[in-house]
Amino acid sequence: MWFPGHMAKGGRKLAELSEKLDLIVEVRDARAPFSTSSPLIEHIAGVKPVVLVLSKKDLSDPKAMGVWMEEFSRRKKTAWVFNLRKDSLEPLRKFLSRHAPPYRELRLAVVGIPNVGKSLFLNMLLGKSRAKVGGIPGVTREVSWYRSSGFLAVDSPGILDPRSEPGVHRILSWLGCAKAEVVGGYEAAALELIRFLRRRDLWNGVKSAWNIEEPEGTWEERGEFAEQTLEGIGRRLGCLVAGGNVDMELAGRRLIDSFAAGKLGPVTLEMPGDPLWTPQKNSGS
Ligand SMILES: Nc1nc2c(ncn2[C@@H]2O[C@H](COP(=O)(O)OP(=O)(O)O)[C@@H](O)[C@H]2O)c(=O)[nH]1
Ligand SMILES: [Mg+2]
Repeated sequence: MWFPGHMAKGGRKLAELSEKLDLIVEVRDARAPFSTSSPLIEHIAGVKPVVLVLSKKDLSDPKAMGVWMEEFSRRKKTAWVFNLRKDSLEPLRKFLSRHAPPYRELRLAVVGIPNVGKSLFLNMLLGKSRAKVGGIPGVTREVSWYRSSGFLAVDSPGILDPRSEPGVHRILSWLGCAKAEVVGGYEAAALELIRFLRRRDLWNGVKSAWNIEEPEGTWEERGEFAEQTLEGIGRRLGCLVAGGNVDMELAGRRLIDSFAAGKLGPVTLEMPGDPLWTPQKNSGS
């Protein structure tokens, strides 16, 4: 099969492997279905059917999810919203099994960028009866295959690189899909998250979920709003250094970790057609 020379190792591995597969399942985080996509999938999509699975539905805004599903249907993209309920599994298995040839089980690979929920999805799809198996003839790559009734599946053969658009890595750091170091550390990531949420009118939900105290004054008056807010969070959580000052890096880490795990309430960070967010100098904007 043809694949472009610039394709990263993970993508090449998937391209080679895809010849043996019936179906590719690409998992993306429902909170940012654009930013958590991998551009490498586009190279595969013409060759094998790709089913898009949106994970972390419970952490995303239900209305926004509806808009995204309409958008995927408009683009004729096969998309499925995955939730953690056991009774949702049978319809999903039936839906995927339609891609199996009549003479054998369905062979599929679950792919996506780190931490979107690939392994959890695969474990739930295959259920408790899954067993690790050696592989299939002609595939010598060291990937782990799992079998359960009707499915032979491989969990992320190779790491898929995320998109390179500006703004994407910031969103990925907030969702726990990229290390905060790539955007300048946890303090920087957390400050930008606070500003972003405020600008998008998503702040009030997060604020009340965590009982966050805001500094006095109107938004426009608060030049250092994000800094003061994070400092307040750090103080409350006891993220202190010698002398009683707030350890802003630690406070940032606690905010980001909680946000990524959905502990600050359901939030969707991007909508179809959004111009990707670009950082602004003025924190009060
Ligand atoms: N709340 C919630 N958490 C999820 C969901 N899917 C995955 N996770 C969590 O997200 C983290 C990463 O999931 P994992 O399957 O290991 O991601 P992978 O790196 O893509 O294989 C884990 O802590 C999972 O428990 C979901 O639908 N809802
Ligand atoms: Mg995994």
